[in-house]
Amino acid sequence: MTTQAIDPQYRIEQKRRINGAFPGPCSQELAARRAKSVAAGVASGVPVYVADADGAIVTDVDGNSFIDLGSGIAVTSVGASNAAVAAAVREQVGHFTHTCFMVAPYEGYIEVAELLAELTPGDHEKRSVLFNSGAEAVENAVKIARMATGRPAVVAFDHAYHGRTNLTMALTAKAMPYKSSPAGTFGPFAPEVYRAPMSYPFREENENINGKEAAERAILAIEKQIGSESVAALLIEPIQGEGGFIVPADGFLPRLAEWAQEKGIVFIADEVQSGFCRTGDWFAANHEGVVPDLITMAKGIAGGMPLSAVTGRAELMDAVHPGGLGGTYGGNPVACAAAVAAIGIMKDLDLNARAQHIGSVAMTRLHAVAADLGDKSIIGEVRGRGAMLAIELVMPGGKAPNASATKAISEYCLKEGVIILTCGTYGNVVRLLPPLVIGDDVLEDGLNVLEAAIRSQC
Ligand code: PLZ
Repeated sequence: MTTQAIDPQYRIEQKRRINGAFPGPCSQELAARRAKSVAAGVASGVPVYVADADGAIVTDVDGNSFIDLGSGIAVTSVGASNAAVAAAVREQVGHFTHTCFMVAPYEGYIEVAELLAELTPGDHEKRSVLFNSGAEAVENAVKIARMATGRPAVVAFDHAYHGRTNLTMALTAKAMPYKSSPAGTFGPFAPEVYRAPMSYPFREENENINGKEAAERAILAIEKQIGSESVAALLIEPIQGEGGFIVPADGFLPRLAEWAQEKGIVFIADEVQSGFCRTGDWFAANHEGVVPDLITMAKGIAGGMPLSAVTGRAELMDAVHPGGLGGTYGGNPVACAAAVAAIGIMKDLDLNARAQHIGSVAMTRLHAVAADLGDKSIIGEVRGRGAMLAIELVMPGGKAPNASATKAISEYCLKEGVIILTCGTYGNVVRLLPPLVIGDDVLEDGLNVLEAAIRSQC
């Protein structure tokens, strides 16, 4: 296993550094301009403005350097300015930036589709279609499933997150901030969306329920409330992202997939957040040998360029008539060039192994902190796979969600020069999604700060 920085060619020194006032004067000036020009509805987690980013470091306009443990929400797995991705993008923009694949097609789109057929679970015949965002991929997977089955209903799960468009808001479980606020709603929402109970081991009422039993509970709810003959698709994140990095109990996903197959229901794995080496495998579904009928991907796929995809069984994908799928920018040639380069890096540097290594280093550390804190620990659970890791924070001695400690920990980390993200239905989960090219020393340093932040709340 490689140690230290795995790419010695970083442009930016891989070290955190906070200089004086924070946020600095240049960030404050930009914040003032922003307040007068940018809609209030789009909020930022960090009060500083980015000047540059490379490897595991983000620098701001006042010369501060932060260790990035969020990757822009699981996107910059190969780094935010990976040299090979940047070169591929430069090469492509020097030729053509856009023709629209629906007007005049090009090779890059086909190359990406070939790579997706190779890398996604299962060795059946596959087809792919490309889009711009995760939400768009999910919307289109549902369109394909409905067209292929002739059925209307879609089942999503408790704690699910699938996006912010009208259909994907309906599929998303959490109201605030995605669907409504105390002041109003973004609804009405798309019809024929139903919700089934998730397997959430840490918060099960019956602590002994196993994955298969949790799947039977969901199946019963679906059969009783909808009827399997009306269901086009079962849509699930194999590891839930925004909902709290929830890893379902072993056996949950395989039983759901098996039942879906029996009933002619399309099993869609939303791997927008968990895909592309993040969990230590190309896709999180692989950890339990589940082969989805359709898989949605985005985020890590193209080294930061906007690209998303639906890949699936040829007979389902090709059930849609020519002209039924598309969009002006879907599979943009620059984004495709970036994806081919980013996937090449993932293979060359074996970022699956790297994600496993990051996971074992961080897990070992966080379990040791929890054990050391004993009774006063606010660490309810450390969970995740590979470099998709989370700490669920609770009130000491119980399981009551501790959202205030979660917020305090992320603020503490930021002031010390470490960017971490939070998530969870109850806002009480710290999640770690470092770039997979983070060096061991930088990871250790980031974890030192996180450990100090947790201890400051105990
Ligand atoms: N499916 C599983 O994680 C995006 C959203 C952040 P888009 N997650 C980050 C926010 O608050 O908007 C996501 C996801 C899963 C779908 C999506 C949607 O992907 O590219 O943001 O549309």
